[in-house]
Amino acid sequence: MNVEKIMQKLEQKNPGEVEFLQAVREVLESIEEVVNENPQFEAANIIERITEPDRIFTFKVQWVDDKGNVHVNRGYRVQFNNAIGPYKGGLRFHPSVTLSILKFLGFEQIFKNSLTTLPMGGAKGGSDFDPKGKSNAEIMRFCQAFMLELWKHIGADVDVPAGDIGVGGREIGFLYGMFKKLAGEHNGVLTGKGRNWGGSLVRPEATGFGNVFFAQEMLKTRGQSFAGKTVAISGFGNVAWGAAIKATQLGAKVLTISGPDGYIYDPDGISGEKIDYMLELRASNNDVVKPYSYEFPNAQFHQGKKPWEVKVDIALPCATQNELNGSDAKTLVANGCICVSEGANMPCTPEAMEVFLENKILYAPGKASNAGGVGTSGLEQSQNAMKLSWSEKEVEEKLHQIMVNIHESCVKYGKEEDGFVNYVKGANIAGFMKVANAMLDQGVF
Ligand code: NDP
Ligand code: 2IT
Repeated sequence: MNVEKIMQKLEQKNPGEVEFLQAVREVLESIEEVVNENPQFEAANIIERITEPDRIFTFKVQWVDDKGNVHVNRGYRVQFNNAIGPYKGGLRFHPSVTLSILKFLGFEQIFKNSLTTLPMGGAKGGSDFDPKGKSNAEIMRFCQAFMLELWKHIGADVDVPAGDIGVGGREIGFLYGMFKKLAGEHNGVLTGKGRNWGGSLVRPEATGFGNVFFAQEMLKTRGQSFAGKTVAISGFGNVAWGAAIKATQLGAKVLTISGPDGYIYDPDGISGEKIDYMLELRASNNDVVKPYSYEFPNAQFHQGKKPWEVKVDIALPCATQNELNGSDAKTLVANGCICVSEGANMPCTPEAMEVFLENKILYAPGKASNAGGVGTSGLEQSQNAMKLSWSEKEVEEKLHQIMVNIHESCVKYGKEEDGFVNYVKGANIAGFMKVANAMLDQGVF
């Protein structure tokens, strides 16, 4: 297998899809060796097949705002690969959404879902709708209009969407209500549902909790733990919130959160009521973290800056793709950071990743470290199928075990001769092998 040749072909086939091509290159570079050792993959043309989505739906979403103005957005669902289970992956509502972004996310999701050990294929969807400044009623009408098209393509055993940026419990509620109305069915077609109507306990916290559990496993390999460590978190959404809770519970001090407007540095630590306040900030739909510094005056707001300039032991990027670049990575390493665990999808640029690997710090790619979110979605599907619900303790234990297992898989495939674990390589190979073998088993159709 020749990565450059394959990439050239993919660039021609997917022109301008920068994020998608970035995600594919990372995977191909990691799996080159195992593909060369397993000629059956090339014989079945697995690489070309796994980099082409099974199908992509795009649709018009028309909705009316509170003043009576009519708006048009574009909706998408990318069903990428269902070799190991029904399509599964989140929905993102953000003005930056393009097909390239959803294809990168859907592609990542194939390997992430494979790593969870649960039977889930890879998919992603969303819209360029901007939730910023929208009223509750507008969000509801948009979600209903979106589902009016999407419902034809999804189902509990077909494709199971969930949340992502801009889609949390409220949006899943509106989407589910409309699905139920249209399909006349009450089932596990979406995950991240409310706890009184089929949702799993711990799903809201799961991505952030899982990320911290994964980092905890990485730290253990060097005889370290979260106790007494300082942590920089980016973002102030669902994932950042869960990560802040768990890191604090394990005895660390969370010093930062961030939004598109800048970052907050809180020398006293972001814990307790301050974490609850993050939820209020996010629910305001205002896209800013600055108000935190009015609410808690010891905290400083750094306009237009990123949290990676703060001296910390552990960094948890939990906002969005490519938010941590090579120069941020160098600053973190120079400041003594020992562990970077991705809560977001692909938040570190390839240059940043290179810096972490060269310096041999503990570094986990999102498809391993943020898999606790979709892992717990898988647990929600299991509970829905059995028509029962597990206690908080049971779900958290299962989530913890999933993250421990993913860590083991990464070590299995990523441990180098000198003992250093390349988690990027480990995650990509472990995720790929299972899906590729399933594709071989099932033949060409
Ligand atoms: P939310 O919408 O809850 O939060 C996203 C956060 O990132 C918001 O605070 C958002 O602000 C902020 N943000 C967006 N762009 C920037 C930027 N350029 N700089 C700083 N902050 C920014 O989404 P989630 O927490 O659910 O998602 C965060 C990341 O985690 C995404 O990469 C997502 O794909 C990933 N993820 C999510 C999972 C889940 O279960 N929800 C599971 C696994 C991964 P704003 O939107 O106001 O711009
Ligand atoms: O990126 C992700 O893994 C998610 N947004 C969660 C997907 C899911 O189906 O729970």
